[in-house]
Amino acid sequence: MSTIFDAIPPIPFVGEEGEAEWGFRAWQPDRMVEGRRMADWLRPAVAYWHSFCATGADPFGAETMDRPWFRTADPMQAARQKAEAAFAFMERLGTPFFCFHDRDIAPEGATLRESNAMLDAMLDVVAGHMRRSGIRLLWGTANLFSHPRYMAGAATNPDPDVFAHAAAQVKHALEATHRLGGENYVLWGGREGYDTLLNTDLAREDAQLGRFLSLVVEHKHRIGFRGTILIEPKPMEPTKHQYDRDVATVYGFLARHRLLGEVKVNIEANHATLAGHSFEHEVALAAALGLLGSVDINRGDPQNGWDTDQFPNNAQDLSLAMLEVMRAGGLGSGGFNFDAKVRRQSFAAEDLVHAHAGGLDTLARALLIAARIRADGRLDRARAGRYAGWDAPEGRAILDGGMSLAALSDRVLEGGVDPRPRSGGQERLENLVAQLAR
Ligand code: XLS
Ligand code: NI
Ligand code: NI
Repeated sequence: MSTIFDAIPPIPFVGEEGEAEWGFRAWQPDRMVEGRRMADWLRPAVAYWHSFCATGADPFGAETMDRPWFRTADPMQAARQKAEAAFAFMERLGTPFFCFHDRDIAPEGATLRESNAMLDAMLDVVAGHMRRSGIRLLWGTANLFSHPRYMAGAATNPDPDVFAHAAAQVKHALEATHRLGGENYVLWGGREGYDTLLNTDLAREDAQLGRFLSLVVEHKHRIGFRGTILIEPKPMEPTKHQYDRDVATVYGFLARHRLLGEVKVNIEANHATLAGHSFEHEVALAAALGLLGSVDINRGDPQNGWDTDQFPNNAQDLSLAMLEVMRAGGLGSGGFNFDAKVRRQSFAAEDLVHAHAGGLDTLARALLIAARIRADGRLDRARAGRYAGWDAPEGRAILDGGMSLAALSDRVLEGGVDPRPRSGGQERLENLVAQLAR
């Protein structure tokens, strides 16, 4: 079989000064950064749904993407054709990982039994491509939001039969991910939220969602899946209010349902900004709370209040999140999944390559900037310096619980404690980052 990506030449490394438009500027998978391969820091993945399933249709117009498998009448034949093209694309690009939803790689049948059978048949096909290409699965997930049965949520649906259906679907998707050697399993709360409080019982839906996640964790252990279970926070869209709003909310949810230590987060850049946070805030908080799992890398549009899922292109911006990832020692079993789509007018096969190549270069540049910031040391020293008092005996005694409110009062009144304000130095540090980002 031939694919639309066959005509696309391999992408050489041309460097930042390279003249040729067709080439990587910064992405060099084998380049060592702090003793680790660039590719091992970043573990970039292609999102099957955006790149091979999205049609370009929007609420105002028809499909635009030039993908021959959309024109193949037999759905299983189309799925095989799509898989062939997807792996040809990823091999051309040199991305080591991919991510998928169950319904991305195989069609949905009339019954779950039928859907499962088609998924199983496609797993054989995909496993073959993975073996041949060496491309690995970063994570799998179940689509619990497209079918109308899930319009009022999956686990949080008022109808327990929908909960059961979702559970059955996730069981199969988790086993499929396990079978393909997936390194994580993601749960994005597609429609776990509400459109109006007028018909919604928050207490019940929270209990249902907690129960659901506990069942997933239980099954993971039962089948011996060693990957990490990840929740992907998002504050809104498609529902007016999504329950997994942001990292802090997910932390509270996990604590409430005794799932800390079992589940981490998959942080999406555009979801962070939708929640009113910076992306680096969400990454830093997840690291601080021991929840940092993986990243969906993309960008939103500062003028638009929705999930535009554009490819990342601002390395300086991204370097701040990358710095947090490096401080945390990397993402472990996680990676950077391009949860991003080309615009509707970018319908050509080549546009998909430009999008990903630019994304890889942006990730690579951000990594190099973050490494430069760490090697320079001034930012870390400034930060550590601000807290130096907490490392001194007086500070440590407070945190160790060795001092009561009364003892602290005595220390201030009798010991003549008289703290003076010190500059936070923000502008100096901002200048430093800008300088190192050049
Ligand atoms: C949608 C989400 C979705 C998840 C996977 O906003 O980002 O694509 O990453 O279900
Ligand atoms: Ni995502
Ligand atoms: Ni998203």
